[in-house]
Amino acid sequence: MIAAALAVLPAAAAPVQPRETLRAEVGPGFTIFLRHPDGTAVTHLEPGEYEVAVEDKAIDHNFHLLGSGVEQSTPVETPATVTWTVNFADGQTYRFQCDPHATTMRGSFTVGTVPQPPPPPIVRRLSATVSAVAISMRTFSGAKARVVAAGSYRIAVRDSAKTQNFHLTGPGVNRKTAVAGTSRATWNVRLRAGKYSYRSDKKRRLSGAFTVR
Ligand SMILES: [Cu+2]
Repeated sequence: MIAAALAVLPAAAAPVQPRETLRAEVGPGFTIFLRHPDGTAVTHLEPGEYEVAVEDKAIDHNFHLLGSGVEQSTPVETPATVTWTVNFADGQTYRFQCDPHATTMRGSFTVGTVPQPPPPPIVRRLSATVSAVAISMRTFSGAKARVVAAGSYRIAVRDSAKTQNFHLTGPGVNRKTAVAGTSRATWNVRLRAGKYSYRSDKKRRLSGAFTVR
């Protein structure tokens, strides 16, 4: 009989239980905390509904909790004891602070899976030089470039020859300085696997090559 009565209860009638009751505390000194019930600081939470039991013990501070879908705060001028029910969403970062002292009394925590920004691309360096009698492509350490890794490069080009130029060709790259006059330039290029060669367009003997892989 009891089993039959339970069976007809719709699942939706089950109350949502908060995952946890977090403890927020500010004051009376210049301190602000958001802690788990065991006393450890909240740095990361699973997404979902939480209760936040707030003890604002100060007449010159407040506890302000903010982030995606959450905006709660206690008053600055009076102490307060309140409990908020909040929903922390996946992939978000939430902050808490005392508004009058937001640069020093603050904290934050992440919820669920927070996307990490992609690492900045590595830009390697090469230096290209041409004079009236020599041409070279060197690595950052000063060694002649023979085999380098594929990727983004910043090439410092120094053309100190009045009647020669530096001309780099290879997969996806065709850059050159002017034959007439000297110049300095920075080329940002993407070197792909393959063979690259450089030369002066005015003197066949001034040439070199390197491999990218
Ligand atoms: Cu404060």
